[in-house]
Amino acid sequence: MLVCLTAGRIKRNTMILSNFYKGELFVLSFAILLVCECSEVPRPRGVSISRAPLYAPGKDFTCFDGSLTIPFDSVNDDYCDCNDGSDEPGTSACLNGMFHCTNAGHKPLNIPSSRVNDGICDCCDASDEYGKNPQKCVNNCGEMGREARLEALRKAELLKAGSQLRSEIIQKGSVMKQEMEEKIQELEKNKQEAELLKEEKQRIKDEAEALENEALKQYREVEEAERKVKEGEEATDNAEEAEEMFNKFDSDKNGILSIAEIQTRSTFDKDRNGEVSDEEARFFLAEQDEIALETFVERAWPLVKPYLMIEGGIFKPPAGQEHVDADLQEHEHQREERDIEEQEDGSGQHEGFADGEGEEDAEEDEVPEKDIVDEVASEDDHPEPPQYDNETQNLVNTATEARGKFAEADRVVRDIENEIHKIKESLDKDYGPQEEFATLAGTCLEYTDREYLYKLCPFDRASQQPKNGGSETRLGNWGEWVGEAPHRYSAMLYSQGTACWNGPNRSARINIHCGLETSINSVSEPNRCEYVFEMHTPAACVDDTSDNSQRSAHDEL
Ligand code: MAN
Repeated sequence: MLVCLTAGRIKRNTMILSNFYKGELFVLSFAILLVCECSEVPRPRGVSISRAPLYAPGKDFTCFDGSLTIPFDSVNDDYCDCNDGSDEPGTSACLNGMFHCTNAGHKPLNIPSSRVNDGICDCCDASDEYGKNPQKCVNNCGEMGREARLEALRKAELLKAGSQLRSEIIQKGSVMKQEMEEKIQELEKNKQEAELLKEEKQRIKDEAEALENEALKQYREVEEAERKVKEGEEATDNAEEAEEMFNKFDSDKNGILSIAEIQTRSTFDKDRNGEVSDEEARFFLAEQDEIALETFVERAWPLVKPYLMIEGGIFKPPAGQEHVDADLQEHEHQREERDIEEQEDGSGQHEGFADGEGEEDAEEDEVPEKDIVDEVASEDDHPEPPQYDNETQNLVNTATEARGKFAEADRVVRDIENEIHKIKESLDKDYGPQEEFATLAGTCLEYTDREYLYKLCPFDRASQQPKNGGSETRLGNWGEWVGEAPHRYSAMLYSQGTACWNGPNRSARINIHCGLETSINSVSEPNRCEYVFEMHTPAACVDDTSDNSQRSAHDEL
């Protein structure tokens, strides 16, 4: 043991001396310094028992990769000869070497040999730090081993109890799945019956509607005829109104409406700047310089009428002119403003009417405005429902009832289809190799920290809600299993949550551990909008011997 602890230091001295006494020192360094009696099998420092035969004292050493054979005294001489670092297992001379700690009493460990004598205690038996400051590291393998064994015992007990629960939930999961499959079969049967009923209701509805149509035919013909008459009357009224206006605007009564005549009417001052420009006048003459009555009725009246209606206080475009010129809206807006001004100054006069001409305008406008208001008010927006004879009414009622019953039958079919779809979707999810996570579907778990209430509904979604009120934020929707191989079922990913401000969509990773109860034990946000849930559940209590959780962090590297 003494040899072992001091070997490194003496070996360095040996290297210096060896420059002077190479020949004699060879035997000494071979016998004392390079071979460490750290356990019952003599082997160079940093070599595991299983590899000891590869380092045979007295024989030349061949690098593991076969690239070089060197005298045995070059092993652990603090000079890297082999490309694979195999000649320096006990020094940090090779960057890629491996140092083996025996760690008697605990678990053996391999560390990169670059960590030898780096001032950090990697091996619990302190064998990696034999250099300048060996007392810094103490052999605490006994204590660590005891703790590890206790921990292993605790884990084994937890696993035992957890595995029992796991078997029960596997059982429940498979019953659940079976029930779901049975439910699908039952629903498929119901669906067939519902479809038959729907077909029947469809047939009854079609028949009732055929009779209804037949009976309503004569009413429709009458209605159509009435509608045509009404349209004709409206067209005549419209033409008459247009002619009346034409005559009013045609102040020289020559049967032609000119730009000058239009310009005398402030109604046509589209931009309300106090005068009707040539351009504005031409607009109301359908882009002509002058027009006769016929053209006015056909082309100009649809443009003129809305402005008169606005002046009248009610806008409703004439039939066939649903498109409202943007100017009209502006015009209306200005009219409203003007009304307000008038109310404020109490004059009730239009701006610019003081010269008398405006007064005339106002007076003249009164007539058509009133007509328009009357016309608009008299329009029948809610016509009375038609009155049918008893027989027809009965047929209409029967058809209406048949339509209702068909709609109901159709809804029943669609509801069943939706239910089937939902169950199938649920059945298609991956609940683990033995369906051990199936019982978690349809449940929700909660965890509260200082700020938020977190919710995880396995196989559905994860969310977050501020404790002091505020809406729920989706952290993600069920995505996939993402545990590292071979423990794929040790972590879940919920992705495509609510977008993070100036960042990615939120997502949540759920690390799953064995526990006797299913619960969330912590939630953190290691990166903005990326959440990590630690969840315990008996479903994860699987006795997996390949799980080497005792490995040190260094070793993982
Ligand atoms: C909310 C929460 C936090 C998150 C920020 C990001 O406050 O969802 O978890 O970090 O938004 O802006």
